[in-house]
Order: sequence, then structure tokens, then C-alpha cells
Amino acid sequence: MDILQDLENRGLIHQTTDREGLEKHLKENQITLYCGFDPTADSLHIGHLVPLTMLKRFQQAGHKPIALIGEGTGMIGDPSGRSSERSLHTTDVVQGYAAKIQEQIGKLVDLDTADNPVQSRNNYDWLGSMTVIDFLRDAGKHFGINYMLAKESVSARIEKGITFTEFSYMILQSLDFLKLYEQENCTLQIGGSDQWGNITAGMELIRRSRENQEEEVKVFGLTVPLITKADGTKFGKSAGNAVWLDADKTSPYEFYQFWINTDDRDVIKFIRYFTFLSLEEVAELETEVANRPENRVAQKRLAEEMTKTVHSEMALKQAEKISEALFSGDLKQLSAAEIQQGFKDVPTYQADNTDIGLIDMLVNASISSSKRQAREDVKNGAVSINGERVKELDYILTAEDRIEDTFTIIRRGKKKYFLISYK
Ligand code: 545
Repeated sequence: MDILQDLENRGLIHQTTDREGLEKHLKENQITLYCGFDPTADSLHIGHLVPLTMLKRFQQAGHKPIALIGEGTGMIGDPSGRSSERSLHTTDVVQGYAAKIQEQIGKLVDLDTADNPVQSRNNYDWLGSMTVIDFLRDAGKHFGINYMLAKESVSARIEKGITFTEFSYMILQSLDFLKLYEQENCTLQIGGSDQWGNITAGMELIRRSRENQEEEVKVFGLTVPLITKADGTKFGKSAGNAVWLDADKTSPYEFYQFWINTDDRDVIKFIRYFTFLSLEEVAELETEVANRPENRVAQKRLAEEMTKTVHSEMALKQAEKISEALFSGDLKQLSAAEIQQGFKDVPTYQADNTDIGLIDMLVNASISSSKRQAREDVKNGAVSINGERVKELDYILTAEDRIEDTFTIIRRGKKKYFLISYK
């Protein structure tokens, strides 16, 4: 299957340069392409998954992708898509982030291992040792100020202000494309739509610096669309927080829940963007959503695929188990670690490490508003401990009521959960 056609069918092409030329280039050659990732944080988030899986898609079509870690550019900061200047991180911090991002990318794309691996490069290797004289003589001379000012990343910032540091960023990214073109015959750079200006600047630098050479320069750019949601809110946030790929920042259960909660109007698009399901399978899921939306088959499939690839089969099983237990209210089957994942956003009360009457606990932990209310709640059968209803007013909570000696879960009403931990 023609790779560009597949990308087109999935809605993954925002813009390309010379579309016909690129199609021919990809049909006739095994090409090398790249996408860059600046270590501006200690983890990727789900927004970065589309360009990453793009590298895989090209790999599966027989081409040679490079994941570039921008440890050099990460020292400077890309103004693209940002309305204000970034604050600089120290070298140590950028290095630490770069190592983490590299490891994360490795887990997702079999970095440097398979027989046609996604390869990794680090632009600090050439940018880090470049002198300012070389930079201004060899690179700067190819960039007219008017050309640079006309770039969206710069023009959008003129009013608010932009430093020479961020203004110069596009030259560094352009030098990378030139370097990879010269050393590895890399002829395509991909990225999100915010990267269009930097990608085309790189193509321009390659052309200009090869002007006196005989060879015909054939380089291309391709961008993927920004992900939008039907309800107009920003993609990739869950309760205002980014959805990270690092399990310590976003637990696999939260990650799973994020995808499960996808709107019916978005779910098919996301499956096309993020997964490798065949378009026939996608079409079947589309029929499911149209005819039996209440079954949420497509959401489940999306959440399964994503949790499996980003975390693991085991993390998926665990996320499903936690979701199931929370849904049915049968909490006994959960381990303390699973409770910690599933109840992260639940109010928590730290109790003394002693036996205590249920009524007192309900009041101490602010689960019921008064003793009278607490008695009422228990009598009405509205209170359960670790998933089991308790109706005795004189019930005493002991170590027996702690899951793995760590937590007690109290539920009041149908859905209100409270977590008790112990001092
Ligand atoms: C650096 C040197 C190059 C080529 C590219 C770069 C990076 C580029 C950039 N890209 C973004 C990024 O985000 C941080 C990731 C790690 C926490 O800033 N100048 O580095 C994003 N990119 C992926 C997509 C993007 C882009 O990594 O291109 O559009 C997000 O989807 O914002 O030679």
C-alpha cells in the first residue's frame, strides 16, 4: 500500500511540499526521513504520539526513519506555536530530560534494534561544538532577515517580543536538516503543523548551500494536523492536566480512562490517527459507533490499543481490572497499588492507627456532616466499607478492614468514594 495514500486516508497529512514529487520520491526510493523532539520536559505526552507513530508508519512502509533528540536546540527553545519567550533550563536539566525522552522514544519505536530500526541522533553532537564564527558565516549568510521575519513563529511574536536567541532557533533546526541530508541522505522532515516554518527553512538552507553543486536537490517536508476535538476543548488534557506517557506522571489507569472517555464524534478519528488498525477494521468500528454507541466498543478498542503500546499488556489488564471494580463496586479484588492508581482523585483522610467506631470515622473524615447524619447514612444502607454494605451503627473499624494493611475505602451513596490511609 502506498504510504502517502494510507496517511491521506487516515487524515494524517496537513501539508506537504511538492506533493507529486514526494509521491514519486517515496515510490522510487527507500528514503531517510526525520522528526525532532526537543527535551523541554522530562516526558512526552500523548500529543507527541502522532509524529512518533508516523515514524513507525514510514518504517513499516520500508523507509528509514530517524528520531532526532534536540539536546542542542533544547538549549535554545523553539518559538513556534508559543506566544511568549521560554525560560532557559540549565545544561544538566536539558541533558537529564534528553536521556528520559530518548528512553521513552526507544520504548515506543524499537530504537536502533530491529533489522530496519528507527535510528536516533542527537543534535548536540554537531550543534554543541559549532563556533559562533562558523554559525554566522556558514549558516547566517543564507538567511535574509526579511525571510525570517515573515515566518509565523517570529511574526506572531514581534509585538509581544522575541529575543535574538529564539529568533535564531530556525537556523539551528535548518542546520540539522542540512547535516542529516549531507551525512545520511535524509530527504524528508516531518513534524506537527507548528513545524512547517522550520521545516521549509531547512529545505531552503539545503538548496542554498548546494547551489554550486551539480546535483539536483530533492528534499521535502510533511506536517501532520493539530488534533482537535468536537467539543472545542483542547486535546490531550484530563481534568486540566496533560496526559503524559510516563507512568509515574499519568498512571496507566488514568491513561486508559482518558481514551475510554473519548467523545463518540472523535473516537474514529483518533483510532485512525493513533493506531495501526486497518482501515477495514476502522470502518467496522465506525458502524458500531453509529448503530450501538452505548456499547462504546470503539472507545474500548482505542483505550486497549493505546494502553498496550504505551505501557504494556499487563498495565492494560490492571487498568481494566480497576475500571471494572470501580464500576461494579466490588473492590475486594484490588491490591493496594491498584487502589492507589484508581483512587488518585478521591478525597483521602489520614486516620490514627487504632480501632475506631464507624460513626466517628465518618465524621472525622468529613464523609458525613455530623454524627446524626452519619447514623442516618448507616441506617439507610448508604455506607459501604471496601465494597460491602455495613448497617450496624456500632461497627468498629479494625486492621481487618484495611486492604493490604494500607487502605480502607468507604463509599457513601452510589458513587462518592473516600480513601482512608493510616498514620
Ligand atoms: C528540533 C530540531 C530539529 C527538528 C525538530 C526539532 C524540535 C522542534 C519542536 N518540536 C516539538 C517538541 O516538543 C517537545 C517534545 C518533548 C517534550 O519544537 N523544533 O520538540 C514537537 N515535536 C513533535 C511535533 C510537534 C512539535 O517534537 O513536531 O508538532 C508536536 O506534535 O511541537 O532538527
